[in-house]
Order: sequence, then structure tokens, then C-alpha cells
Amino acid sequence: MNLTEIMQAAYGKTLSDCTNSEIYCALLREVNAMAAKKQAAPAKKKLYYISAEFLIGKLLSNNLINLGVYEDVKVQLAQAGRSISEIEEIEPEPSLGNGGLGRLAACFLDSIATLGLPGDGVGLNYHFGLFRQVFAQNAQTAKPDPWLSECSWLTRTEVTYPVVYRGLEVTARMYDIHVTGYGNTTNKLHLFDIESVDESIVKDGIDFDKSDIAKNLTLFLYPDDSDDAGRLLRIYQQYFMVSCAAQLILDEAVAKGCTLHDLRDYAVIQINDTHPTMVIPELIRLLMARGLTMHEAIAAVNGCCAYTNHTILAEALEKWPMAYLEQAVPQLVPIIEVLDNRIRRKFDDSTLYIIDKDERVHMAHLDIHYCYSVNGVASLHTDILKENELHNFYRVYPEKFNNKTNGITFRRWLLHSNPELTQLLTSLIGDGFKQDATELQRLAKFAKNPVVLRKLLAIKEGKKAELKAFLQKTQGICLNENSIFDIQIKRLHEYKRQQLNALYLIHKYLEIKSGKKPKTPITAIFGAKAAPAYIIAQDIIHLILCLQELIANDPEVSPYLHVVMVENYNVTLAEKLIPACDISEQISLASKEASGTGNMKFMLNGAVTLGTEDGANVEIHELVGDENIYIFGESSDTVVQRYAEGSYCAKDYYKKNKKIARAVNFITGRELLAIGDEERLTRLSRELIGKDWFMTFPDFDAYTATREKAYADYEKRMEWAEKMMMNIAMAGYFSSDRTIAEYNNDIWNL
Ligand code: 26Q
Repeated sequence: MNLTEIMQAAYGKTLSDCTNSEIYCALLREVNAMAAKKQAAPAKKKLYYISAEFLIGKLLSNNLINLGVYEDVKVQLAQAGRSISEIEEIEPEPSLGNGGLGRLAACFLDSIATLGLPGDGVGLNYHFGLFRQVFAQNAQTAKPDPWLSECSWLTRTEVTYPVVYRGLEVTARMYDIHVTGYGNTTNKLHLFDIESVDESIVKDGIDFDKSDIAKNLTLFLYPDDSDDAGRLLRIYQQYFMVSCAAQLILDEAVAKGCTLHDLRDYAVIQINDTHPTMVIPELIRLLMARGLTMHEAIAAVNGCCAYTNHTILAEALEKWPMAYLEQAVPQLVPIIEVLDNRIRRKFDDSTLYIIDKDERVHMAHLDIHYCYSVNGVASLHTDILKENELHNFYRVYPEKFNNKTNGITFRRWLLHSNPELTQLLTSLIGDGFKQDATELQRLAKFAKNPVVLRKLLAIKEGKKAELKAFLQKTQGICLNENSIFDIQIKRLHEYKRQQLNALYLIHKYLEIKSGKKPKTPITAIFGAKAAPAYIIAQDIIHLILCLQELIANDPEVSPYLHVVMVENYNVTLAEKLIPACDISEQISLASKEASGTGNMKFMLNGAVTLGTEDGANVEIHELVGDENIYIFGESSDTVVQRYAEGSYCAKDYYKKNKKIARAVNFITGRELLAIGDEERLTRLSRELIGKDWFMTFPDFDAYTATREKAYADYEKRMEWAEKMMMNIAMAGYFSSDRTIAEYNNDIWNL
């Protein structure tokens, strides 16, 4: 790639005279042209990964890395006095996902292409991704986040499909984004949209008229992480997505010679949580429209679909009232009824039915009966599905259940976000780990080598300084780069327990006030968006922001403790925060976090985990051993039992434990009320004392003690560096290349 020639041809200017936008657009076009040339010939059997979310993040650097031209481009830019990071900043982030589930889908697309597997993503082209978070008066406000600009990774295709609702027909158009594999072929992400979407109907914040489907169908990504609002529009969106997917799948299969009866030889569909579940009845409907009997259609679809479960939280399991389906997609109703009747004839157990006594359709039940594979996303999660949550299903279909522990793409979360660390690792073990991540284990032999460990510490210091500069420039936040960076970044949810972290910080604040100062100052960093309808989550954000203000203005404490809540946490920010982290907070209530994937990104970048035995933390613990992780808290068995018995009483802990009472009382004490909103703080305090549904109090003492232990160990720099090295060395298991290879071996057989 010769940038000088490219810019001359495109704009008639030298590279140094071009604007950053011009360079960005030219690079984008060049990348797209290179990617297009790397498409593989169609394979007989193909994977369709259907997902309502693809949290892809910025694409320029990632694509340059995967196409093998990143260094070349960087050098050419530097020679012309330009910097690649300034070009990166031009790109808007497509935030087409809420969190883990959407980011996982993006990592998977990268690995599918990298392994050279025939598989495309299918989703929706939201005009506004997840809302942009703005803080005002120590509270979150939500603004639209447009990402589609003239220069976009999306290519409009000529593929269109009709999608029919009750009393409404729309025309869907397919837009494509190239998915480049690392040193391999290119796949596609297909995003469907309609042309009548009207961005001008957005009123203040992210409010809009929910009734006019033709104008709002793909306007917004739902900002709900697990609590369901705006339900009818969500059904319209889901049906739109799956109807397009089903039409695409059948057209492509038929073009390759499929007779429809043998659909399973041409297509495998991975259903990412229950959001795309309607693809099952929709495929059956379309197969019948093409001449199959219902019986034949059900048989044809049977071997095609596989379902991934991402949560056991009851409120996140989708149950659609039949009346809603009647209103939006009446054509599916008789099919769902037949699917349910077959189950009722086969099993005398109402917990297995698809349609319950209240006429609600349990989407997960539909999936489990009519998919040939059901998988959880971490070992503990899959065990809980089998033993508890989905036990009755496991008893009748033991062969369907399997585990696929999540993974992350090392291209984005190491090569791109931490080139300095990548360079050090390469100098130690060569670059084989870029293709086979398990080679990172060879780092273990350097875990006691002081020369190497000093280099590792120096890289961490460098990334902390980089983060400081970035946050100073973009958010006006001034970090102390000589402090411990203790980071919790993830969606705000009570089960993830940001409130436990906040209670610790109050405790620490009071301790410092009373004269007990930490050796090394502590910087506690949060990044989190809360669903706008999730009141307690908003209250927790408010508490953290108030603490941030209180402590920053207290000269007795601020030299030792800094609380920072970064605004608008997203993929781009994660890429900057993770490499700078010392301690990774993974403190969900045991049994509640299906897997977590941030935990893996931190580990790979040499942060040490402070966490509960939950999700993939359990596997991280097994891999690195007790010495290299800080584990605390009650086991998932205890927690599950407490819920079953209904025996947990928060007030008992509050009454008996002075430290807990002191920290909780502080929420509604004089200092915070002077800064914050009385209603919010009182509501939060009442919620904790009266309910504490996610059991922060029983874990409080253990959390505090374990966090102190981690801070004490941090002082022994060489021993700490050894822990960092061991975490990196054992991170190879969490490459999404491993996860995808397992999906392919056990489920897809491509
Ligand atoms: C449901 C109904 C109505 C509207 C929205 C939703 C909805 C939206 C998003 C429900 C769930 C989600 C997202 C779930 C999610 O991100 N789960 C996470 O998945 C990760 C990848 O497997 C895991 O690592 C996390 O543990 C899990 O929380």
C-alpha cells in the first residue's frame, strides 16, 4: 500500500497536506478493497451467527492488523509527520451492543474468519447504537449516539427482502461489513435495515415515538441489559432480523443445490441468546411456503439450529405474551402452537411447555426443544444450567447440553491495545502465540527472571501514563500514575455489585480519615452504563459520582484515594483502560455472572484478578493457581441454597456488623447528602438494608480483607510482577480461536 500515491489519486494532495478525515476515508476504502479480494469461494455448509448485537468497536486498526499492513501504514504516516492514533480518533465507534453478549459476537466473527471457517454474522443496522452517556449533576443522562457517516464500513447491497407484519409490509435491505481474518480469508457481517427510518423523530435524550414502526424499526439498539422494556417494538425488531436471516439462508442454500429437506447439510444457525429465537418458526413457515408439509419443515429445521444461553437471571429470560405476537406477527402463532402441542403430547411436565398457563411464550424453551445443541458460556454456568436452572430439560435431553467457555480475540485485546506488551512477549517466545495462543505458556519460565519482570513493570507504567494523558485530554481527569489502578468496568447491574466496591471505598475513606493511610495511593476506576429504566442502577452511579466529588475535595484523603468514574464507557475506552490496570475487579455474586469476558482481557494484559468464584473466574483461578489471583466470597452453592431457602436477611448483617453499618449509614450521612440527591441516596440505602438482593453484606468482610491483601502484595514489586507474568502465560486458553474451534468441532462441523 503506497499512501502517497493513494492520497494523490484521491485528493490531488500530498499525504502531509491531507486532513485526518481524508486519510481515514482513503484507508477505509483501501482496506475494503483488500478485504473484498480475500473472500473465500462459497462452501457447501455455512454458519449463520444470528445476534441482535454485534459490539464490533472501531474497525480501522483491527482490519489493518488482520490484513498485515498495520506497521507499514503506521510507518508511512509517521514519515509524513502524521500519526495513526490521530487517524483512529476520527472513526466513530459503532456501539451496536450492550455489553458482553454483543462483544462476544464480535470476537467470534474475528475468530471464525481467522480460522478460515465459512460463517457470516446476521444482525440489525441500528442507526443509533447504545446511548452516549453524559454525566450532569452527578447522574447519568442518555444521548443518541450516531455512528453512520458518509465514510462508513457499511456497503449497501442489492439484496432486499419483504418482511410482513400484521397490517404492514416493509422492504428490508442488506448492508455488509467485511470481517477480516488475521492472515486469512474475509467473511461478512450482514446488517439489515429499512429505508424509511426517520432519525428526526428522536426527541430530547433518547425518547422517540414508539408507535410508527416504519420510522423507528432500526432506529435504536435497546439499552436494556436484561430488563425488558418497549416490548412490542422489540418483537418487531427481532422478527425483522430473523425473517431476513431465514430468507437469506434459504436463498443461499438453494443456490448451492439444497432441496430444502437437506437444509442441515447447507446451513447451521447459532442462536445468540433467545433474541433470534423466532428464526425457528419463521424458517418452518418459509419452508412450508416453498412446498414442504409442516412435518417435513420441522424435520428440516431440526438439525440446523443451536442455542447459546448467556444468563440465568430470571428477568433476562424472554417470555413474550401470545397477544403481542398476535398483534405483530400473527403468521407465527399457529406454528408456535403446533411446536408447543408436540411437546405437550410428548412430555407430561408443564415446566417443559413452550406456552405457559398465562399464554406467554418461553423463548428459551422453544430453543431447547427445537435446537440440537444447548450451550452455556463457562464451565460453572453450564453446570448451573444442568443442575438447577434448566435441570428438567437436561433430564430429557442430556446429549444436547455442552459447555463452550467464552474467549476474546487477542488481535484486538493484545496486539492492537497493547503493542508494547506484544513486542516484549514476541522477544521472549517468538510470535507463534499470535496463531496459537497456548504458546503463551512458554512465558512461565521467565516468571522469576528479574530482567524480564522489570521490563513487564515498565510496560505497565507506560500504559498507565498513556491512560493518564488520554483521560486528561478527553475527560479532564488527572490520574496519579504512581498509584494502584484498581478497575471495575462493565454494565451497571446489581448482580455485578459495583455497590460492593463503593461500600469498600467508603470504608477506606473513613479509615484514611481516621489516620490509617495506604502505602501506595489507590485509584479506583469505574466505567459503566445503566439501562435508563433501571432506577437502582442509576442510584449506584449517583453514589459513585458523589463519592468521587467528596473525596476529590477532601485534602486529607485525596492524596491517597482517588475515585474516578469515566464517562461513556465503551469498547474504545476499554482498549485504553485494560492495559493500564493493576487489579481487575470481578466481584459478581457467585452463580450470577454467566462468564464475563472483561476478566479475560485484564488477565491477558497482566492485571491480577480480585474476584468471586463465579463465571470464568473459576477457570482463571484453576489456571493461575491460588498464588496469582485474589478470590473471596461465598460459593455459588451457598448462594443458590440461600435463594432456595429464602433465608437471607440483610438487616441481620447490618445490625451485627459495625463496619457494614458505618459504610451503609454514610450513604445517607451529612457529607454525601450535602453533595447528592436525597431521594436517590435514601432509596439506595433502603434497598441495601431492606433487601440487598445480590448479597453484598455476607461478602463484605472477605472482600475488604482480600482487597487489603492484594494492596499489601502490590508493594512487593517483583513478586507482583511474577503474578502478572503468570496471568499472561495462562491466558492462552481464553483466546476466542480456542472457543470457536470447539464450537466447530462439537456443534457446527464445518
Ligand atoms: C432482553 C429482553 C428485552 C430487551 C433486552 C434484553 C437483553 C439485552 C441484552 C437481555 C440480555 C442482554 C445481554 C446479556 C449479556 O450481555 N450477557 C453476558 O453475556 C456474556 C457473553 O456470554 C457473558 O460473559 C456475561 O457473563 C453475560 O452477562
